[in-house]
Amino acid sequence: MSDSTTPFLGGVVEGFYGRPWNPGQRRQLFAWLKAAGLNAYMYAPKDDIKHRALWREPYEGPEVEELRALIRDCTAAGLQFIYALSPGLDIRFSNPADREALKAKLAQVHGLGAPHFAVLWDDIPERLSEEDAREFGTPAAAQCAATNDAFTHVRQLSPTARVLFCPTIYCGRFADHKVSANEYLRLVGEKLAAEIDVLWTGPEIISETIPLESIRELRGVIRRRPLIWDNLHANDYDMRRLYLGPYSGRTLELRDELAGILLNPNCQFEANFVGIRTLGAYVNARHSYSPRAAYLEATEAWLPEFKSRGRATMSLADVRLMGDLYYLPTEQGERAQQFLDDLRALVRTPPNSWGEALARCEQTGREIAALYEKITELSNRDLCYALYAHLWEIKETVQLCGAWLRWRRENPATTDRFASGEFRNRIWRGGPAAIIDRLLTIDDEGRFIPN
Ligand code: GDL
Repeated sequence: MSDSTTPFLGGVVEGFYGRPWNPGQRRQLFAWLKAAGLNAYMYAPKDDIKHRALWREPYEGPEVEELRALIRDCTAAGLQFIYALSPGLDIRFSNPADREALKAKLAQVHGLGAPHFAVLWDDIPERLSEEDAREFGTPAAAQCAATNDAFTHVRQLSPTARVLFCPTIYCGRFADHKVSANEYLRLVGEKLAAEIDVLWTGPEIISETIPLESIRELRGVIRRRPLIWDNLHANDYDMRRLYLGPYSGRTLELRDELAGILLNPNCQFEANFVGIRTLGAYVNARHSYSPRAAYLEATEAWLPEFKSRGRATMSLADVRLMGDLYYLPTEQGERAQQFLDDLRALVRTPPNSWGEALARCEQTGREIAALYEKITELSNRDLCYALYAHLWEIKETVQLCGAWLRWRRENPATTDRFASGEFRNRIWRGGPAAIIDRLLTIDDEGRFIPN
């Protein structure tokens, strides 16, 4: 899976937009990583203001102690700590002061104990300034020069340091799915020091699958095994989503083509147990890996976190129903899929042909309403709050379906439309974003329809 000098990195990148995790959550993360047989944590929260927007500024005061303690605890847990910096929003490559600032920042964090580093060039302006263009020609050349420079500096401080690089073209889509023909990636392959790892999210930013061939092709261009920055469980791009499903859509053969996998998961830290545990199962699998089997195992291991302070207690079936409802970006869990299939049939056919689907839907609806109640009574309040908004939304939506079904059953011949005081016009699914959603709805094939 890896050569002898550079171990396969498996773990988590805290690399999402929004509120970074807190020290307590990160400590819990280290325990989960360890228990899952994983070995790495990359610190890259987009909105740690000193990671990206104010990347030049050194950490100060309490920040210093917090970061030092974090690195210490991560390392003490036997995990590789990687500190990442994102200077790309406004760096001037041709300005010696900026090149110094980059090295000085990494040196500061090295001084706090960080053994490994990353320089990230994702989600930044595509063009160079005029002076930079004059000096370097292309963004790839400028980024490689700055990163190589940082690499040399870091290796002087610590000969065993590993350095990672996130390209601006970090997925197949950004190369118009023509990776072999991409000039930026070719230059990275040519100019970036051979010891530096290159991050990649797969064919897409959020890749449902990562085909082996796509990685073989990339490997040829960047001249090294890529390290996957995996956004499968990331939910920062849509606050209504949450991913409790298993690591999936990557064959075991793929591992041999990679330098590692770092999962960038849900913003809600507590919601990441299954994603992390199943990534561990995948990374450590010997002969086979089944996402669903890994999911069943992980939900069982997660169950003890769901102790209740109240009378209503979560069962394993409850945890799995919840996980099935918030599974993966384009895949529903078994029970959610059944529920949606049934509901679709009920909505599209007259009440006299509803048959068993109605009873099944009503039963699942009751279980979903109960799920919400049970979550509110959890002893682990952080877990409760991480899940809260999502379970609230689904139980309300299911309640709306129930009201509609009752109305439809009682009015089988009507051509009227259902309206409800409870789900009121302009309040239920109101606000600019929801109104725009209705103006421009998306169909099952992903095409937008103006309304
Ligand atoms: C991205 C960002 C990441 C974000 C993710 C999901 C990379 C390399 N960068 O493009 O910070 O969390 O999408 O929205 O993935």
